[in-house]
Parts: sequence; C-alpha cells; structure tokens
Amino acid sequence: MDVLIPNLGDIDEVEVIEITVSPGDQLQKNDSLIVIESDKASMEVPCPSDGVVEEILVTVGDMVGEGHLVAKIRELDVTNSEQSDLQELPDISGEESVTNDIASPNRIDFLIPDLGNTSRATVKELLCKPGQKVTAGSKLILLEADEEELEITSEFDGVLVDVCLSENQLVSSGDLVAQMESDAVLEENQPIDKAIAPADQESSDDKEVILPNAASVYAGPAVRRLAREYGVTLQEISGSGKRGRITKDDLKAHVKNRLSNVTKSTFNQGLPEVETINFSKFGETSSLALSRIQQVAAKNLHASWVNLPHVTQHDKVDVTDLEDFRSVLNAEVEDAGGKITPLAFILRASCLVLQDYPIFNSSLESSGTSVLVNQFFNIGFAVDTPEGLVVPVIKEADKKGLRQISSEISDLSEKAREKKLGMNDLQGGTFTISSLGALGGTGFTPIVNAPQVAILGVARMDIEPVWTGDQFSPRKILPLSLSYDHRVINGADGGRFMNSLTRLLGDIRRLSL
Ligand code: CAO
Repeated sequence: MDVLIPNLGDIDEVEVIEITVSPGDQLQKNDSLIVIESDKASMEVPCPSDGVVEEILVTVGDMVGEGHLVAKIRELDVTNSEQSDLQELPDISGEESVTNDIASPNRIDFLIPDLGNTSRATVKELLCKPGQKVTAGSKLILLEADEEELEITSEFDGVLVDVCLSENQLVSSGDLVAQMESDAVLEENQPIDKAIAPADQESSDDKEVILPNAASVYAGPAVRRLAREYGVTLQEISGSGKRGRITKDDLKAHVKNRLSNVTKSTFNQGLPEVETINFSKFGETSSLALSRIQQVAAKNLHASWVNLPHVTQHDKVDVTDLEDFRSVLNAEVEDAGGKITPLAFILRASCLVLQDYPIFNSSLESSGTSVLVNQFFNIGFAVDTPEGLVVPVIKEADKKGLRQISSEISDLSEKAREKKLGMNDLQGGTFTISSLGALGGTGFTPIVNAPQVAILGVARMDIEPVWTGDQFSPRKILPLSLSYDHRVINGADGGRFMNSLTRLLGDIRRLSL
C-alpha cells in the first residue's frame, strides 16, 4: 500500500522533519511514519493500517506536498478490509477524500510561526480553550510584538486537546501553541470526551509529563507520546533537530543515558523521604505558587546538590586598592550614567584564574572516566529577579575588558528583571559567580551549577581592622566562597584557585598582566 501526504489545507508544501520508522518495522494502524512541519504546525503522518514498512521514500529535509508518496506498507491483515478502513478516514480539509490511501494526520501541534524582525512576542489574548472544536481558519491566539498584533489561526479541522500558553506569556518562534486531534482520529479511535478531558480530570500520568512548560519544549507528537510512555519530562532533553527540536533519537539517547546512570550511580538511590506535615492543623496557612523559573531552578539545584559531592572553601581578600581604583573609574563614567561594580573585577579576575586552572572550567563526562575541559570562558552570574533566580551568561568573558563586562552585567541583569532574556543569553556557561554583594552575609555555600564543576560566591564587603605590622588599619575586606565538585577538584586545587584569585583582586595591577 502506498502512503501519501494528506490534504494540507491552505499549505502547499511542508518539510519532512523526522522519520520515525525504518524498513522492516512492524506497525499498527495510526502509528507515526514521519513528522512533517509547516512554519505554523507540525503533524504526524500515520500508518493507515496494520502492516510492515517496506520502503520509506522521503528523507529529512524533503519538501513535500499533498499526494507525495511517503512510504510503502505491506499490510498484515487483509481480511480487515483495508479499503473500507481507509475510506472511513475523512480528509482533514473537510473536503471529500479523493484518494483512499492518503493518510490523515492525527495529532497536530500548532507552533508560533517565524516572527519576522523580532525574536519574542507576548500572548495578548487566548482565543481558544481545550476541548474546543475548531475549523481551518479558527483563531487560536492573538500575539503582540513591537506594537503589532498577529493572529495565529488553525489550519485544520479538529478538537483542541491542549492549549499550552497563557496570557502575557513571552513566546518565540517554534513554541507550542496548542495540540489538536484531527477529526479523523477522534471519529475513528476514541470518544471525544476522552480526548478533550480538561486538565484537572486528565490522567495524572499524562499531565505530569506534558503540561508543565510544554510551550518551551519543541517536539513532535510522536516524541511527546513516547516520552509519556517512558515517563520522561521533555524539558530535561536538549534537542539536536532544527531549531532545537527534540527528535526520537534524542529521546532514546536520553533514556539510555538515564538508565546507565541509574545503574552506575547508587548515590541518588534510597533518599529518605521528608515527612509531610499538615500545618493547617496548627494554625492558618496559605499556599504560594512557585513561578516557572523557581520550579526549574529548584529541580536543577536539587539535582546538583544530590549528585555532586560539594566542598566549599572560604577566603577573604583586601580590596581597598581595588575600591579606590573603582571610585576613580566610576567618577570618570558617572556622566555617561555607567557604573562599575566589584562584580566586574571579580568576573575579570576569575577568567584569568580559570585560564591558569582550567579544571574549574570543565564538566565531568557522564561515563565518569574523563573530564571535558572547555577552552572558552563563558561566565554565568546569578541575578535575583521577582520571578526567581536566573543565570545569564557573559560569553567569552576572557576576551572582554572591565568596561564591557560591566555593561554586559548591567544589560543582562536588566533584561533578566524585565523577563527579556533569550535562550542564547542563558546557555553555554562554563563557570558561575553568585554575588550576594550588598545584600549581605559574611559567607555562604553556593550550589554548583551542574554540569559545571565550580561556582564562586561573593558576600558583602565590609571594613575590618587589619594588622599592618605596627598598627590596625581599616581595610575593605571582601569574603569569597568557592564551591566545587569534589569528584573533579580537590582541596589543594581549591586552595590554589583561591590564592590566585585573592592575589589578583588584592593587587589589581596584576589584572592587566
Ligand atoms: N559588597 C558590598 N557592596 C557591594 C558588593 C559587595 N560584595 N557588590 C556590589 N556592591 C554594591 C555595588 O557597588 C552597588 O553599590 P552602589 O549602588 O553604591 O553603586 C550596590 O552594591 C548594588 O550593586 P548591584 O546589585 O546593582 O550590581 P552588582 O554588579 O553588584 O550585582 C547582580 C548585579 C545582578 C549580580 C545583583 O544585582 C544580584 O541580583 N545579586 C543577587 C544574586 C543572587 O541572588 N545570588 C544568590 C544566588 S543563590 O540563591
């Protein structure tokens, strides 16, 4: 049997972005064969009946239109009246089917299309809800970007099973808007109420995996379904496909890696559970929802804390001269409105020390038998925002001077607080600095931003009496705390790193060497 590309509504051509089967695979009716994508939607082309894949006639990247031959299937059960089965599959355009062996896509993902000159837009209004029946042309959401409005419409008929965005959310091209079951599959496979059950009635298994942050994950329906079966959260996987799309191979590699880590590591097993206490028995309570950023940070911090054996070393450095120099610099840049904070010096100095001790700029490979040493120095710094902690990254910080580092710290922290950071601003860090600075404290234990292996904590500088040989002098003293992954770095390395860093910050002439 020939499987052809179905009617694509208004779209002339779509790109083949994933092939989910190989010749010889035995499939059941409606199993996904390939995934196709326009700039607004991705969808599976399913196998029209039980059978064995004889031949796949497209490759990833091919542009195909309605009626294009996708695959040849050898049917397994001819008594099952292939003809009548296929005729029952309605055309997704709503027009009469012209070819019996054209498959109908089942699950369709609507995506944010290319946004032209801008990379982000805001969801101004949701015009649809889960459970709603839509037809081609129905409005789904209204976006606003650069003071212009843009409507996202459905290109197919069907029922929305999920709407993955909320109003005021920032979105980028490729983010998931909504998921739809085409009429064909609903009529054929399941009662409508099963497909459109509202979120709080849906099986918890399904929801746990798909719903949280679904919009930030770019993956096709087949991958999403498989992830559900494996119990994998797609947010954990970085996609190798075009525009970061998670492919089936990415998912399989992730599962394989997770299984091998589970068997290798006993560290995370048998964690005693924390007792749950019903505090409302003792007095009034209220519930405070964690923001998405806080939830992601919590997951990452916990993973790092339980997986990495942490050691923290504390030190202090006399930064009186640095502060004098900083005042001079700041007086010079005052008119321009710029400000150089101690963090710029600390970041610059850290880059120089990392170059001397590259093991601090590395990651432990998952095999546990080697360390991947990064030859570039991308320094992340923690920013406290009303939504939670975010860590933007200054790329190739070793190639930048104090003024540039300073202006990037200020630009990135402003973007972070205005929720304007893009993925690129947050990725690729090789070492992190967490500066509590003026917020206080004499030292703390920063948690390593795994898979990095080290993080520098900066507490509040204070004036302390320092013995200069014949008297106590008031000096500005800055406390530093270095946490590291003890599997990769030992105490002597930590000591050398801190000595080098405090030498540089204590005598800033060395920063120019
Ligand atoms: N000791 C004393 N004062 C300090 C200092 C230090 N270690 N570091 C900075 N300061 C001063 C600055 O000089 C500035 O003083 P003026 O206003 O007089 O110029 C003031 O504190 C405020 O600095 P800043 O916060 O605007 O700038 P920054 O470069 O020091 O820090 C940023 C930028 C984004 C790191 C910071 O604003 C921030 O969000 N810090 C919190 C990070 C955090 O939460 N870490 C914990 C993570 S673990 O939960």
